[in-house]
Amino acid sequence: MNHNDRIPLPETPRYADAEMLARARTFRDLMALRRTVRNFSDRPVPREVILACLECAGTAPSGANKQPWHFEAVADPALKRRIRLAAEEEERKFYAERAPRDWLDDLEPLGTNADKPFLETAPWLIAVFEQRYGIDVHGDKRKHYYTKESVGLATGLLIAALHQAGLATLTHTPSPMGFLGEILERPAGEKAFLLLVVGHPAAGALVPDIRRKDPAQYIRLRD
Ligand code: IYR
Repeated sequence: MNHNDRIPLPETPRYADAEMLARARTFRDLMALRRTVRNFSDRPVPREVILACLECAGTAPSGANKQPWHFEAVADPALKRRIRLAAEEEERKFYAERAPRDWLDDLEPLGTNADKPFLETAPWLIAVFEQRYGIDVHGDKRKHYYTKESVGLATGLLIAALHQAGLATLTHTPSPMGFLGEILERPAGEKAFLLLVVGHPAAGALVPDIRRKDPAQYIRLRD
């Protein structure tokens, strides 16, 4: 591709200011209803829904357009079991030895512990991988840029897409996550970024009584 090649910007919808405002607020209000869920139903979720949300994630901007992400969407019960057992092994060490007191204190309101039954109950686990470098057709390494930022952006779009589709998610970061690359047979250049648990909430699911910051605390408009 010649770097001077340019094509017209694809047509995207344009709105009058009033409709723009209404749309912005509607989407904000929808996203404000998102809560991280830890009690999942085993109700299945069609693979096509997961696929469409992952394709949405893949529209994220990325450093030098390298798109340095890979997603493994797992519904296979045997694989989910292996992931649960490996995650719980790391988490037991985290809660018993690795986590400093102040970290455990900060987690206390969330009520988390080393037991992760949702890794088997939820219909889908999406393991997100960061490609720290690429491999070209000759098998040679190719540089990637801002990989964490790029994969973080893609994951944000994924969480928004899943929520918009009516699904619940849990952003899970067992630490360390090396077991994910091993179980899912990912190449050396890929590093597990996080594990997203996806499904419907269990009937009567409870969430911690925690609040978001007042937007005035984190936004300043300087117009
Ligand atoms: N990875 C552990 C601990 C944990 C850490 C943070 I930071 C959280 O926001 C929640 C949990 C776990 O998943 O239990």
